[in-house]
Amino acid sequence: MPTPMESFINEMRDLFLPDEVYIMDGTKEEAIRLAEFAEKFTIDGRVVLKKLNWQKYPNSYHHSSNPNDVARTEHLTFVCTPTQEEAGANNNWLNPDEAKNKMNNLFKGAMKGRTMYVIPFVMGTPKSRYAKNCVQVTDSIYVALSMRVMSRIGKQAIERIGNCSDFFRGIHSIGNVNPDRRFIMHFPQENLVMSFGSGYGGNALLGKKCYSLRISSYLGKQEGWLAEHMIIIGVQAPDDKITYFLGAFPSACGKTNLALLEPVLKGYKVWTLGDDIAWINIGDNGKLYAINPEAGFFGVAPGTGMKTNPVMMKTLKNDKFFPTLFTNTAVNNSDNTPWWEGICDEIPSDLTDWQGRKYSKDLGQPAAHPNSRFTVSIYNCPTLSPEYDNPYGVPISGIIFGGRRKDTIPLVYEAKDWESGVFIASSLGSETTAAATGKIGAVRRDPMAMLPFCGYNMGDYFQHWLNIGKKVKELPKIFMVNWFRKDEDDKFMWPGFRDNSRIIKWMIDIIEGKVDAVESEIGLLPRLDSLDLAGLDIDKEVVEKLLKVNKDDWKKEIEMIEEFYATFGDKIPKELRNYLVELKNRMI
Ligand code: GTP
Ligand code: SPV
Ligand code: MN
Repeated sequence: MPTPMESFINEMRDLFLPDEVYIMDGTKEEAIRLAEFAEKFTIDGRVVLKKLNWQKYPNSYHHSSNPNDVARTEHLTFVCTPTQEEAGANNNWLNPDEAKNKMNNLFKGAMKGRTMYVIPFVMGTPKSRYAKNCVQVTDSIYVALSMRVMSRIGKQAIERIGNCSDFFRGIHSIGNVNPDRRFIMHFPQENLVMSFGSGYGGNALLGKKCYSLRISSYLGKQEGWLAEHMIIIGVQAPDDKITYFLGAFPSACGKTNLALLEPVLKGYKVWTLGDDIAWINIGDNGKLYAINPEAGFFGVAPGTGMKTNPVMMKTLKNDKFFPTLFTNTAVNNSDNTPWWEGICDEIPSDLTDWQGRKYSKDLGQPAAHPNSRFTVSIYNCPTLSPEYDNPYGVPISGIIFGGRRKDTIPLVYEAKDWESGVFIASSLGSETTAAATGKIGAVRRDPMAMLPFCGYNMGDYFQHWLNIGKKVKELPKIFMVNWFRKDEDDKFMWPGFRDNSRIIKWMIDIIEGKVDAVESEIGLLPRLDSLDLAGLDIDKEVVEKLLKVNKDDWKKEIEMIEEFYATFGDKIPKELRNYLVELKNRMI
């Protein structure tokens, strides 16, 4: 009798008709072999990997994707639940049978002439009771190698799966990278994702957004936990005490930067546990504990440099783990290193842009794609927390939400209690970025930074958050931040990046009851003298402006929240609707 995993592989072989089936063992030798093969192998007319300078960036390769395949495609992403109501207004919906028919037609024979890579993997450290078993098939070596970085693949997963039939099934083929034949279909009730026509991260590395957020948020609702688009950090203060935070920011709004922060403040240190996804459980003592299900970073390259994020630059130059991938960055031909806007001040003279053209400033286009990314192991990170592999996770004292907003939202404020914190998170807004295809810079509501990633009706999701709050003893404090407020000249008023540690310090002081805050219409604001701004060249008036609650702006904000809530009809919990009415009254 074949095991359930073997049956799944056989079924996939019969569907895709690959020339060969290869089951990954997860070893470094295997990865080196695959990378060497990918240097000679072309797909979609492009060599899959090009070796970069290993003296400067050990184990590194460059990958260029088809220019039509550089970001998540939310309009082609579906949640296929038995009823449309279960998926909610936050998701595109298709009937599960119809969706499967569509996908099976695309999948049929799609791997003829190719190898089908089978990737058994575990999300979370294998010894954790919170970890989950998964298997993905793919015909992309780039995807297979990326999965090695982003999760724990191979033998340890095969052993953990054993004879069980309870594992996530991820079915992926890059097809012929045709945007008209590209779909990412989720079946939460069946622990299944089908993806065709894209090799891009969030569309193709199915352990990431597809499983660890969309499918897992649904599992969390059933099982009483939360799967969130959040970083996890431990912040060590001069007294050596470590306070653990979660942080939710929409795509390309600063999670990776905050997760690897090198504080400007003396005596403070950030320990990294995760930069994108957190699974949050109620521990035996009734407190919230978080683990990072992933094992690597898939981070935005532009803007990452020694000044903004020195820890990430060191991570990318570390030789611990094989491989490190750079996708759609430019290449500096003088020394064969990856290059992007913001890595340094000078533009190299001999630069190839992300589409393989000779770069010239006169073209008026950036050399690296704005959503170009690196894929690198978390074990390369010099600030990796010793608690990262703790199967139980770390106890959470604070949750930070933030968006990219040029106005309205103050630099930082604290929610009065869990319920108002859930309201603040549910009304989170952000200007759109290059991480998803579509218009850039428009404000959209992105509750908990989960709008594109919640695998069920967002109204039910808000209720789930409120319910968790009722079950937890010693709730974390909830904060809202905005690093991106701008002045009349369209300049950022706050220096951001390493100076954000000043705001984290204030949060720790609040958590420990060392300072008190000022009540405002929207929550608790810092007193000017309780922010540590020593050594920062910023005017008091600018800080006052950064913290200002402007009633006219907020009236507009409230209208937008009302419009957004209306799209969920009576699914919005009454606590949140009432809070919105109270907030509106406070703005008169
Ligand atoms: P995803 O991987 O898409 O989920 O993104 P992310 O939230 O991890 O975003 P990331 O940290 O990669 O930052 C995205 C962009 O925001 C980069 O271009 C950064 O340079 C910029 N950024 C990050 N932090 C700050 C900040 O404090 N201030 C300003 N002005 N920009 C920032
Ligand atoms: C994001 O868009 O939030 C990312 C990149 O972290 S992706 O893996 O494509 O979702
Ligand atoms: Mn993300």
